[in-house]
Amino acid sequence: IKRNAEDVKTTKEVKFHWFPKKIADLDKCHHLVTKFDPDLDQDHPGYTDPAYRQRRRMIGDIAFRYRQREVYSTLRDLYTTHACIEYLEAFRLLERHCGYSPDNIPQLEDVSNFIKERTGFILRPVAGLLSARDFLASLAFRVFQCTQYIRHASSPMHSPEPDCVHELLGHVPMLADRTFAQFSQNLGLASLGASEEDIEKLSTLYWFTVEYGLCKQNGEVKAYGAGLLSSYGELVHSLSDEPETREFHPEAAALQPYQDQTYQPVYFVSESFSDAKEKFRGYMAGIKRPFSVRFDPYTSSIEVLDNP
Ligand code: HBI
Ligand code: FE
Repeated sequence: IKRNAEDVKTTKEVKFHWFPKKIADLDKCHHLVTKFDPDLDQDHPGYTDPAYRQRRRMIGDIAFRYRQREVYSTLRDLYTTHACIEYLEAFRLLERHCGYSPDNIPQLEDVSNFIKERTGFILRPVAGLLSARDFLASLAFRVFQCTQYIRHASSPMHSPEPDCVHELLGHVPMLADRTFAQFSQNLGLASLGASEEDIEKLSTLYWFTVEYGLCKQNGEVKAYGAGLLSSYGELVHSLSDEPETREFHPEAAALQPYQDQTYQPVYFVSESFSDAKEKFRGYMAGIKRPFSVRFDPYTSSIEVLDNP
């Protein structure tokens, strides 16, 4: 049994004081002695110098907010056993060539250049959560809108909205896979000019695939959804025997109620990305629009064709 030093008691009931055991534990060694604090100590040479004190406080605040990239290291340990092979391959390359590491957040442009070479997807900065219609429309152009801010430091393992951890660790590696990239673009193309009702269905499909999808690999179930790969708790939950898993059928997934407050009670498992892509093609054929669309890669624009 693993125990924290806080819990360790000998038979003589001697308690040991907590001490750090890995380098990231030093984040908890942050208790200051305030004896010589220029804000509190009247004998400090800077006590009467407000400009000095303000500057000093600013530098101190930066030091106080410094954290080891706890989220990165914790998630990384889980990927080997929980992430699909396509994810793992891209993640390795991102570490080798793109500055992915526990103490670096790479520049969006560098990451964008990397996936552009592999699948043509590019990343573009966005200020926050977009409407489903606008978000899906960008996928039609192989553009993925990425937030760049990071979650609040008081809650490192959870964020209610997308942040750069979710984008870089959740979405980016999968966007480097050709079949997955095509599937994502197809979702986007299907959304263009769609009714509100169909946008809702496509959002739900997106939710159960791109965000929370599972897939089969060598007789095992692995995660490929970005919401899973960027959340330690839900990644473990999704591959445990707690939730219900169902075979992926777009017709069912598009109508499955979902909630974004706790872990999903139901996940859909695809046979492979090719299979998911094919099934989605079949599903799309059943959705009627008075026109059809085609993406022209030479001009990066959408051609609208009237249905005969
Ligand atoms: N907006 N910025 C941003 N990032 C997302 O991942 C995102 C979004 N808006 C909607 C959305 N995802 C999905 O939940 C679907 O509604 C398409
Ligand atoms: Fe997302």
